[in-house]
Amino acid sequence: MTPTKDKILVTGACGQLGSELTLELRKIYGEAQVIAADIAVPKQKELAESGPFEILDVLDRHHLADLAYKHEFTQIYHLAAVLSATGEKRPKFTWKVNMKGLENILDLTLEKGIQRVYWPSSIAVFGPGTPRQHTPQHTIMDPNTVYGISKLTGERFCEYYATRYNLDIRSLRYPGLIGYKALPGGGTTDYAVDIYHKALEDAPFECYLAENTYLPMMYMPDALKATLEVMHAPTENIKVRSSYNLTAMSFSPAEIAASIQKHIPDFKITYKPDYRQQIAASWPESIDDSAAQQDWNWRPSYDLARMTQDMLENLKKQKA
Ligand code: AKB
Repeated sequence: MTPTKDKILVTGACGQLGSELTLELRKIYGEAQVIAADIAVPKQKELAESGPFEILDVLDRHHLADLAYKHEFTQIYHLAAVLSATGEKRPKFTWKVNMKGLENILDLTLEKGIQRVYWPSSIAVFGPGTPRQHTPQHTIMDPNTVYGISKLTGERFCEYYATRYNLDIRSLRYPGLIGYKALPGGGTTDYAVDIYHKALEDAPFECYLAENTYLPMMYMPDALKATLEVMHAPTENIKVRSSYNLTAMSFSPAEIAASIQKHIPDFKITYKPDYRQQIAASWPESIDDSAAQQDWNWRPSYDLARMTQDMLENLKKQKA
């Protein structure tokens, strides 16, 4: 499908999305063509053993330039970022990593003539003034978390670079991502991964969000599919140069618990909302992703019931 002469850098490759996306990219482009990079060495054996790895702090622009010289990247997936919950604990650090990291990548792209860049945005770009149901692509955006502010600024920055310098930057506003291969870290939506692990340990789950808190969510195979589809779409189909709204399902903690109870009837959930409740309450409950559907034919494959069945099956195999 894609020429093997492409050389790809994935920053944040050890994260929840990066560790799976790197393996998918290696299947498509060849193992040696995809350079995984992160601030620390990978814990996941499959990731560590399947191709080249570089230690990289995205704030170190000189090291980034050295790596670009050494590997001659043609594409970058810039995933390294601090997420919403950690962001509220370390606002200045989050701003620096998320903004300076993106600026370094965009400047490198310009300097080295890199052909295409992927950069993830998030539903966190929306805020309390945004319509919460079927949130449109273009609407009021008043994020009140440092993570959300950094993602909205990043979107404006990406569109500016794309328009002014003709850079080919593509982006998706991910909802909460759920997968069984790697744990998320520091997000507000992480409960929807942790809950499956607890259910299989026969342990009760204490949820840090209130039972009726709806958030948009997506199973990892759909997130991988969407990312590769937007990156492989013909240039003329990419009409949104900030970031595309994207969704697969919306559910509350009570609903995900009920879907687990269909497989594990004794599973128990309790609720003790903390500071993350306020973050979740400022985000959309559901997303209108019709622009992605129209422009590059986006269709998700997993709903809550199908995801729960697949998560439990795969986690059981992993734990056996
Ligand atoms: C988070 O919860 O911070 C992330 C996100 C929705 O961007 N999962």
